[in-house]
Amino acid sequence: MNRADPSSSTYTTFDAVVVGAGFAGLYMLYRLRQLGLRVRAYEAGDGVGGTWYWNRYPGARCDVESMQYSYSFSEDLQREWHWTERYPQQEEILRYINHVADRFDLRRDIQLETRVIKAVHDEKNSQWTVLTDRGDKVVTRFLISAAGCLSAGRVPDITGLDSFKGKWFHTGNWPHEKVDFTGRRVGVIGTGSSGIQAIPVIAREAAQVVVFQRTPNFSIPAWNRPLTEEEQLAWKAKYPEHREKARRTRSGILYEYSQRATNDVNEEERQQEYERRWKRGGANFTHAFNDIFINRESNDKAAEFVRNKIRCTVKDPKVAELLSPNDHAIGTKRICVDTDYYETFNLEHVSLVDLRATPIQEIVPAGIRTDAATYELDAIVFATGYDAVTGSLDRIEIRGRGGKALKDKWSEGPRTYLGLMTAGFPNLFFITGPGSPSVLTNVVVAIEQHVDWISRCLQHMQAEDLDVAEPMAAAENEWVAHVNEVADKTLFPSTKSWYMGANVPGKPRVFLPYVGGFGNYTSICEEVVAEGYRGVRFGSANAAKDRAAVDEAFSMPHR
Ligand code: NA7
Repeated sequence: MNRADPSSSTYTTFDAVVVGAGFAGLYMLYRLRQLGLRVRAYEAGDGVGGTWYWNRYPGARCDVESMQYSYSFSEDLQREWHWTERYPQQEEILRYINHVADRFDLRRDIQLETRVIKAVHDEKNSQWTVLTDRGDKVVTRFLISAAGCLSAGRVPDITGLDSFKGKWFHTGNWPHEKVDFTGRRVGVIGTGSSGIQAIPVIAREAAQVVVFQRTPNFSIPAWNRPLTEEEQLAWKAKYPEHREKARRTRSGILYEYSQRATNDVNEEERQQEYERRWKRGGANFTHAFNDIFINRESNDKAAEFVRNKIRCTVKDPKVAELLSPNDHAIGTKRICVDTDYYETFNLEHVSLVDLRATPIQEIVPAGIRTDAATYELDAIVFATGYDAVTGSLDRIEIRGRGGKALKDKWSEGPRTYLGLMTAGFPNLFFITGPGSPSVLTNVVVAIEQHVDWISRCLQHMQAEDLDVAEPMAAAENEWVAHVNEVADKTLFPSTKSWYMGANVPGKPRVFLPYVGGFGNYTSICEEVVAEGYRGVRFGSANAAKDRAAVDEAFSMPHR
């Protein structure tokens, strides 16, 4: 890959720049090439894979089943790839992504170890000027963010971390070489999906594990196991049908979505249904009844079933109580899917510290000091999550019309049209952006739908000889109102979660994804296209130039 020459005063020109080379960036690249565009993707890692490149922590695994957590755009690809387990391990997903990059010859347009740091819209020429941390200066007509929803990791600001004599890690930026915890005393801060997956695996090696928990989470067993040849063949035989069905569901995943409400059945039947789903494993549990996400009492019944399971599993009743969530509705924080999480707390060398009762005061050279004690540790694992959905965009200085920063426009929460575009930033597209189903779905399905929509939009522009696309402010306002209205009908906003931006100090409390259902969302996107891209204003670069010239002549600021 030839890099642009940083010392050159001339800028390399592309038709499209893609930020990121994970699932989203790779498929976007593939589609843009089909349109005959000159494309460059920039990727911060020294390999492709995005989230799955960085998240190498012990036990890292997807909580969507293998046969579904994969691309559907190539029938040959989905038939030829062989998954080994019900839920795929990080290493296997990364191998798959690398296979895709090779199979479709995508690497030649990807520049690795390069982070986009700035992108400024030039209204006069209707193009974006993009700068990277490697000194590349490029201009491009289209700028497409495939930067990911869970890629900006957060290490909390705890006094004294610099003084710690041991090693510390963040689950989302794990070293590439194996970290050996054998015989070590390990502290894990955080009990979200990452912590819950990592803790049992770390406990297999470590001499001592201290789990620092602020909020307990609900977790459902994965019952992970090898996939049999017959299962795979049966699934593959019906792949197109399965995919089509999944795309019409609420989360882009083939779960058993119940049509019954919690009180449609008696207590005995209800418990049987919870039990049946518990035994099947995974997030399918939260769809046991159709009112779990909207009715607090119904939610409580499902939550109590899980709390009872925790009480039955964890031998020490005090520990069981601490591990039992009672401050939020089940499912309103991302439901966790685990292997032996609760069982791990029965091990002699694993202990739980309740940070609500005894908060962390500081990190000291020897370990972690809470209100109650100092825990001596050789390593600290931060499983403390991400600045989700908007964090990866915030890290880039993006300036649209009139030099306005995206960060400023979104200072009170992100505003988008369909989660795909934002007014004032022409030709900027987001894949799984805020205001789209994104993190509430099988994200690969959501990515494919967004990439296809963007590609179709660009194809339309090619056909009509248009080169500027920007959503209308009124359409954006309407979409933002709709996203909020739909969220307010559910229990989600009642919970302080990363869906709400509540895990990042100072981040506006806004429900970030679109909770109206993936199937419904896709229909809305299709309607928009059918109505000639309702809500999107198209133009030509020449018209933009003329407008800029007129503005300049009359010294008018660009709006
Ligand atoms: P999450 O789900 O955001 O979990 C982070 C955990 O870290 C959670 O238990 C937090 O407790 C805890 N946390 C965060 N900051 C602190 C501080 N300062 N002190 C103590 N504890 C803290 O991130 P994950 O990486 O587990 O999962 C992210 C997504 O990746 C997941 O949903 C899947 O989609 C994959 P809190 O709840 O804030 O009290």
